Amino acid sequence: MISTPYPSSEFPTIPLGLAYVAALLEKEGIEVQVQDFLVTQYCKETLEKKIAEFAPEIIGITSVTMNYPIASRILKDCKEIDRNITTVIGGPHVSFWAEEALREAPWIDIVVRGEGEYTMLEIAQGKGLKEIDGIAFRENRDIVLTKPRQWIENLDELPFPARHLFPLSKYRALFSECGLITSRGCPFNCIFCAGPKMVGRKGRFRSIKLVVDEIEEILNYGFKTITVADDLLTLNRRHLYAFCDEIMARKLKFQWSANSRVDTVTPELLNKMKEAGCYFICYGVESGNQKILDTVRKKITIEKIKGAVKLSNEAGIKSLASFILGLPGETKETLQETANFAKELDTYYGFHLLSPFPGTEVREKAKEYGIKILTDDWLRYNANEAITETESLSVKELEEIDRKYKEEINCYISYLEESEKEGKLDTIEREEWEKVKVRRRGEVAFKLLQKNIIENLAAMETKGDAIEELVARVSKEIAYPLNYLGEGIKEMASKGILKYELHKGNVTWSWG
Ligand code: B12
Ligand code: SF4
Repeated sequence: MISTPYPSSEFPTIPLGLAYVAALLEKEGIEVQVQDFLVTQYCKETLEKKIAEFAPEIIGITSVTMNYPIASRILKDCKEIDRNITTVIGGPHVSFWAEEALREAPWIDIVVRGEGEYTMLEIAQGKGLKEIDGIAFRENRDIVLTKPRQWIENLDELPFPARHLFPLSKYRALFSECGLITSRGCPFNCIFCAGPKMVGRKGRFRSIKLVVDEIEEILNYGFKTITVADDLLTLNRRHLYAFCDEIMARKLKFQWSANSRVDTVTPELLNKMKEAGCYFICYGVESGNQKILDTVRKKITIEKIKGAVKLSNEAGIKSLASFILGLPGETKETLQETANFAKELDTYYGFHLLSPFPGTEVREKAKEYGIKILTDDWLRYNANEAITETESLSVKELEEIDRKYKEEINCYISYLEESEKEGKLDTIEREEWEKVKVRRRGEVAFKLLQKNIIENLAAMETKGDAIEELVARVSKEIAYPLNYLGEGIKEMASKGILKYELHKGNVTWSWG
């Protein structure tokens, strides 16, 4: 199994989908290994070595849209190394781009559409491809799409994700949160989201006992913070109350965050979540303009948004209002409205730019929605670049507002930095400054990991301060301000994330 690289700005975490698929294969007695190119530099030689060592019959890879071209490229390399290997790709991009993927990439043998655990198991067990639901494959010159795979009714029958197959110390080095799901499904159908098509519109809930057993396993791996990756944790209050109660009954102390909708939270629920360790909620707020909210079928109101932010603040849970710019009906005026609204909300906010992913209604009915899609260069489908226009809003105008927003963030960070030096930070600013520092340390770790710098370091002669010497050495290889680099490396060394051994005056560094 291979995980595909993507940028640090997207908060790298252990790919949960791949870990779920791997877990079921292992449980059924199939030997599985993971080559994780998210936290290890990709190069064909590494792949070649791994293939020579493990001799896999099948290679499976995961991707979203923005790293699909990279995943496809890796599968091409796999085929070049050994053409007898069966190559399989899954995830939310190819689930809705199956035929096209097979037509454009002859090196891809099978596309898995939708939930992949049982589909991959049947592939690995050698079942006839035509008999396997939820795949697409080539037969002579035709492309065959089998019946859609039914959702897995009872999620409890799935083993816990096989996180042990991933390089855990590298994820800890990134100060990465660990993902976990308590349910799959979302009954809404916002036109820009592929979620419900991936996981169905009916909620399927895991038994709380198993979920919290899994949390204990994650904490034992050394993770301190968990992201509940459900599309909508607050969908079923009874389930969520039981989740919080079980965490408290077992006296587990850790922080967790979740995604939510502003119309699903109540003061009681938020207080309970806070008590159970929830420190952060991300609300999909999308726009400050009611008409746009209605057009994209978000089914929330401006009042509800304000209410949810207020309630979260009162419960002591930090929240992030997440907006999408460039939605159908967006004009210069609505952009300004959204920007003003975001600032008025007494909370953090973030802007993404519309990426019309395959499988979403906004892509399928782009014309009807007045959206012009300017490119199918998937690398640009990162929701941070302007790749669409509306009838009255150009790419330039979208880019401009995004640029202003990023400038504001940078200004604020500079302000925090200055105030810190002058000892003028108040409590909230101090917390925010700490977050900036954690993020920077994560970025340092990611740069080290993505270039295999620690792995490739030869033993270094030391004259006394091994850490300072490492900082000086690494600064030659990665472009990052020296003081942040130094802080990051020192922190990792002090926490044992980076460790060294001294032998006859030479220091050898490794990941802890
Ligand atoms: C939680 C989440 C995140 C979290 C992840 C946290 C964590 N620790 O796991 C964070 C915040 C980091 C995140 C980041 C991003 N996300 Co996100 N995220 C989700 C969400 C809500 C759940 C994903 C999840 O974990 N599902 C549970 C696992 C079990 O399912 P899965 O990953 O889909 O895997 C299953 C199948 O896809 C398949 N499968 C997957 N890979 C493979 C490989 C093989 C070989 C096989 C056989 C099968 C298979 O089988 C798996 C098991 O059933 C989904 C919405 C959704 N419901 O899909 C969006 C979603 C995946 N995210 C999306 C996007 C766009 C992003 C970002 C690009 C952010 C951005 N800039 O917009 C980044 C990209 C990061 C990346 N490369 O994955 C889009 C992807 C659409 C697309 N076509 O690209 C989705 C679908 C939401 C949407 N907007 O429509 N995300
Ligand atoms: S944006 Fe949220 S509420 Fe809307 S369909 Fe996607 S997961 Fe569901």
